[in-house]
Amino acid sequence: MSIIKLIGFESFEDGRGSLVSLEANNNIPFEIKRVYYMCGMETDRPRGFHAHKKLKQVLVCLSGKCKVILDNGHERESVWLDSPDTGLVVEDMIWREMHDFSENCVLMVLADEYYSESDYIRDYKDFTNQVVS
Ligand code: T46
Repeated sequence: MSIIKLIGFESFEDGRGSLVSLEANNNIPFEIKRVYYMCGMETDRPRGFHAHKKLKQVLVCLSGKCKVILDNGHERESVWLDSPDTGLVVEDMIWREMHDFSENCVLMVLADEYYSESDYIRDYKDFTNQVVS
């Protein structure tokens, strides 16, 4: 089974532009407790490089594009996020890296928990040691 799980969002398009609605426990598969977004990234300065012990997230690239690498400790896969109509589900205990940001990239993240630094695993070796084989 692929590590990359994408959700296609319905986009309501008319002459005025497009509108996408995100709803907890509907097209977002959890209760949303936190939303954050990042912008102003530089192409050659990747972000992420950590896993979460217990955190589910959906990443949506609202503008521009970036490449996301997901790693479950056994396999590594990558996907380009380049559409506000697509969400990438990132489950617990998945190492993530975001690379190759376009100049105008705005990456929004919906999360099922509040921010907690103690939930982060920032060392790849620690991560692979903690992965249940
Ligand atoms: C993730 C990927 C996709 C907060 O104070 N509150 C928050 O909710 C978050 C997410 C971060 N911060 C602070 C902590 C750091 O001082 O913002 C700073 C940058 O965070 P970080 O270096 O962890 O950012 P990324 O882009 O490497 O990772 C982020 C999320 O932290 C992470 O959970 O899955 O985006």
